[in-house]
Amino acid sequence: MSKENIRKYGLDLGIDVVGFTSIEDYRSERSPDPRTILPDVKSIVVFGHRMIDGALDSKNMRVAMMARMGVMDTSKSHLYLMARFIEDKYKTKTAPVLSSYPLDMEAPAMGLIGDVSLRHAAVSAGLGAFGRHNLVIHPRYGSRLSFTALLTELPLPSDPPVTEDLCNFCNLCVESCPGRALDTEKRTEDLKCLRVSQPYGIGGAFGYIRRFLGKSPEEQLTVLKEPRFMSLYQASFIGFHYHCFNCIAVCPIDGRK
Ligand code: B12
Ligand code: SF4
Ligand code: SF4
Repeated sequence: MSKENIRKYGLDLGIDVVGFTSIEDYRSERSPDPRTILPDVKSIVVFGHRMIDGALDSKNMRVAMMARMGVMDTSKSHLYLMARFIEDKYKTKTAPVLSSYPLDMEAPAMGLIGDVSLRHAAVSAGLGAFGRHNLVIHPRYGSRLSFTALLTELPLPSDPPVTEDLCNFCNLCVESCPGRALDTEKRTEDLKCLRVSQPYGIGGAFGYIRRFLGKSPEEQLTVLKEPRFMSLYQASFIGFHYHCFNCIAVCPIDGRK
């Protein structure tokens, strides 16, 4: 059976969890129609890689980010190998979705709506359920999974959904969010999260450039020597450089313990 062959190939590569959703079961109101990506799409295979516990729990956000980069690089290689395996074995086409890309940076999406919603795909593929923090909680790995996916033309049925509430509504995620981005149920306030979690993201870069532009050449030299410029420079090659993982780190749900 193709589902089990695909799952086995993925697990043998080292992917932690593999789930399947038929395209009819994938529902994400705000995301684009997946047929605009792969016209004959019939299913989505969703992959989860666990994050590194020591890094996630570290107070050093550079270490936490380093572990995220490891997950992103590993899941990217695995996604390429999975795509090649499925295309060769089943003589079909696939379209890969990385952890934070494809992501339209222009209006109206403005970098806040992925071309495929990996959380909604993961839920439809039986890999977990939404928690109070608006992240997907997996029965074994809790909130500590990073997702990627492959759209495929194979008519694969969905895996059974997780029906129980995995979140215990302890509110720790809400209380420990430094941006107060989770105060409203079922909604992450994007800009409040971004301000704290990506201080050297696009908002930080805008502010810095605006301050720089109004200055004399001598003052510009002083602005260039600010430590903030060095962090912006570093973030420019790291990509989305996160400085907050609290909502994942504090969540007590962990089926491994
Ligand atoms: C853009 C984006 C962001 C933006 C906007 C987030 C947002 N509002 O969706 C910002 C920068 C703020 C962000 C922050 C974070 N992100 Co982000 N992000 C994405 C990205 C690229 C696209 C998300 C998207 O399309 N959203 C728009 C639409 C689809 O969302 P929506 O329909 O409006 O749904 C929202 C609510 O309605 C609610 N919701 C929807 N249905 C339901 C149902 C129930 C029952 C409930 C309770 C809630 C709920 O959840 C959403 C939150 O606003 C995805 C990767 C991807 N391609 O999916 C990663 C992704 C969602 N991010 C992720 C993570 C881990 C984070 C951060 C922890 C940052 C970090 N340090 O890593 C924070 C957590 C914020 C939080 N608690 O919600 C993970 C989540 C993994 C997981 N286990 O769930 C993803 C899947 C990346 C990945 N590859 O694993 N992110
Ligand atoms: S990543 Fe940080 S700022 Fe963003 S929602 Fe989670 S706890 Fe709040
Ligand atoms: S920290 Fe508590 S309230 Fe938040 S998602 Fe986890 S179990 Fe649910």
